[in-house]
Amino acid sequence: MKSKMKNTMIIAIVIILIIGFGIFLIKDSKANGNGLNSGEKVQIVKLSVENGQYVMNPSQVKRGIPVRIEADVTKMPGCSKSFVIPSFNVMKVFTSTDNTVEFTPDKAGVFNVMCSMNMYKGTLTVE
Ligand SMILES: [Cu+2]
Repeated sequence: MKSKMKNTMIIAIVIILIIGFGIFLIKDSKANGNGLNSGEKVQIVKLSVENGQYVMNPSQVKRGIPVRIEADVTKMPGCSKSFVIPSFNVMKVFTSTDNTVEFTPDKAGVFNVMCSMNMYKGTLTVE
């Protein structure tokens, strides 16, 4: 009889843990959402090309906060629309109807950005 009570208690504790973990996961998935509804901060960086180089405005962002790159494809000739940030696994071909890409920089430093053929270049600083 005693062991039955013990089992019941263990099951109760496991259920509480599962519920607690579930709430944690729900919270976490909201935190990782696109932030459009939650009012979470997103750093917007305008991207264009000038004199054959990528221009990021601003060219410096904060670590750990999502970045949304908004490309002005009217100022991006040819293959410069094929945009890569190797350090953050960003690869995106911008079009006039799909001109944004989001990522969260998880390390600080000065990072190269380039087109997929490494012709157009630029840098993004993460502080
Ligand atoms: Cu290129």
